[in-house]
Amino acid sequence: MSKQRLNLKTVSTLAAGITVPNYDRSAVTAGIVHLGIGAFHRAHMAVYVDDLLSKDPSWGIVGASLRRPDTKDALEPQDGLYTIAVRDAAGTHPRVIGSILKVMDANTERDALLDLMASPEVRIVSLTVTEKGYCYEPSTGELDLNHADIQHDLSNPSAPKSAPGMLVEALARRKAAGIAPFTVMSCDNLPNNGQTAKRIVTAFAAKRDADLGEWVKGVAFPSTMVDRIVPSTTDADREEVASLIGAEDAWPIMTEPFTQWVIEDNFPSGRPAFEEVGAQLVQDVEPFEHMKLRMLNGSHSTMAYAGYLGGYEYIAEVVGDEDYRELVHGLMTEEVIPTLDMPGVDLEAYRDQLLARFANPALKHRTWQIAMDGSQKLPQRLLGTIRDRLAAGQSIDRLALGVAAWMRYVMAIDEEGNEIDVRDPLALKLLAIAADAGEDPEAYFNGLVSIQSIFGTDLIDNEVFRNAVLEQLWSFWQDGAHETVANYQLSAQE
Ligand code: CS2
Repeated sequence: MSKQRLNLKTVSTLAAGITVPNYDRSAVTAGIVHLGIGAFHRAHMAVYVDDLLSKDPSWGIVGASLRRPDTKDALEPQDGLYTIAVRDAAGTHPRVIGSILKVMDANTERDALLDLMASPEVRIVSLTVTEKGYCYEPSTGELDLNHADIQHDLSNPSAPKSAPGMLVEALARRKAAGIAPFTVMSCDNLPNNGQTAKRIVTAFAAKRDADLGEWVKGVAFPSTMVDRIVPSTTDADREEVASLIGAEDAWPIMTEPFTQWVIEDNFPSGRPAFEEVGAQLVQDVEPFEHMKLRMLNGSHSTMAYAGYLGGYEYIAEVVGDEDYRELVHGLMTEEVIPTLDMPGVDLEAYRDQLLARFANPALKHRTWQIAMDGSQKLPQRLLGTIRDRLAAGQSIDRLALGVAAWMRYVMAIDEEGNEIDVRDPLALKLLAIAADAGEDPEAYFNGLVSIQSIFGTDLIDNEVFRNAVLEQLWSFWQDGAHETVANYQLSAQE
């Protein structure tokens, strides 16, 4: 029997004990437009906002998708309501979130969306557009003027496709109407995400028109560090949530109990009282971003590539393998923690908490999901740490293993000879390099390390980096992932 659909009419009839919005939804107005309304936003910022709407209903969210309309299709019949289902060893705990008032498809509703972004009641435009949405060079963080979407948006400024193009057009409309700018809040996993967003948006604006470029320099771009693990939703998850809540939800969001949000307190146009709902408001987010990107995401990417190649589907299985666990423990303890400057923070405790989060057996976080877009992720997750350690004359063996695992993974053939579905904006280029190199790991290494958008211009000539990564790459090539992970210390000691 098919169940009723989750929406404003049915929300009061859900199974007993399900937490639902505790505010009058009809009184909530839009104060935030969020670009990139994917699963991460719905498990993170939208939950913090849901927690504060009973005190201040002027901060509802209108979400926008820049690429696919799938979130709009799922949430429109549900009046924007959806479930987050928190998973731990004790079970799955659903809660209905109401902070997303509606979802707009930037492709079909572009003008209406830009007008909304330009309206005075919208005071924050937040972003989770993923690394590639910034249309930048990952190694330098500079706007990529050759990017097809940037070229399109410079020629068609009032009908933009890219996130920088949308932000600048909305800001231009505000400027023309004499309305103060909104604050741009990046919630992506980039170091200095506020500064990065600012660099890209101001560069794009200045390219459009010098006056606009100057005006945009006055916009606030607070940095934030965001953290919550959000595996993709499966059909089995949908069924479980439907039976728990007593209604169909086309797109529930599965997540872990842990959540963290550190925000730079720089909102000249006003902000919700995020500190009252668990966020940390600080003056400088950068140390937190380094900590999270290098510890959590650096470990994640290493486990994703080496784990996938070792035949593991989920992160919990990877850390369940003693050799992998020891690798990641050693990576964080010996190679990452010494690069971090976090007075007053117990980094060993943070590491142990991460290992426990990775081991959450209920979470089902796919190695393949984390493996996506490695060309965009490697610089901030592994290469920054490597540079700091090389500069200090310190060893990089485990970090090099992570880089080598990525190199082996993007050959797109697994250890059984099966194809790997490599999702990456540079996938074709990576494949061409593998094809040219044939059976020669050194030629393959040389080809990859010459991609400046990933490796910059310095690492190609660094002997320590070359030797360390090549050694691990040889080992992946000849002995496979399990042996490489089990033996990295032996080879490092020789
Ligand atoms: C993961 C992150 O998919 C990935 O690349 O490393 O999304 C990770 O789960 C989050 O950053 C956790 O906050």
